[in-house]
Amino acid sequence: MKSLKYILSGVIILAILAVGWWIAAGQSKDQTANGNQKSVQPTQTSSPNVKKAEYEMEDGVKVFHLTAEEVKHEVSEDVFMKGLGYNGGTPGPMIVVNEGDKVRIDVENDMDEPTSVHWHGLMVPNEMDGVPGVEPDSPKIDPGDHFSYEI
Ligand SMILES: [Cu+2]
Repeated sequence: MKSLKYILSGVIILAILAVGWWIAAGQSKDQTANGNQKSVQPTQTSSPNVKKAEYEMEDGVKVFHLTAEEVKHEVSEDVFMKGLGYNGGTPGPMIVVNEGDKVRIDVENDMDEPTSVHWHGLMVPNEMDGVPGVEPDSPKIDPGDHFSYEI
């Protein structure tokens, strides 16, 4: 049951990230006069109290790093609770990319339970999406292990 709690927490957190991603992708396109789509710079995407994830370019691929871990979350002024998050916070950082970008997200599991990432709302191959146990090809990231999601 504890594993289910962690997996569901991960799914919820990633759903928030995926929404930010989806919004950014939708804003990266514009219509030309003849109806064709052209790429434009995305509109500034932000969310209150959520940092944008940093990335590095490696051979034309945007590479992000996420560490799934226990975090101390301030739910109200001076009121803290333990939670699960990425890179020290919950929700994790917002991943912003443009449609057509090649993206790799290296996920490190620093928790005591297995985890995975479900890119809710994004059409990605099953072997690059969670939740393990629901989809046989979904990767499971054991404690201390990592997985690179390539999209
Ligand atoms: Cu989903």
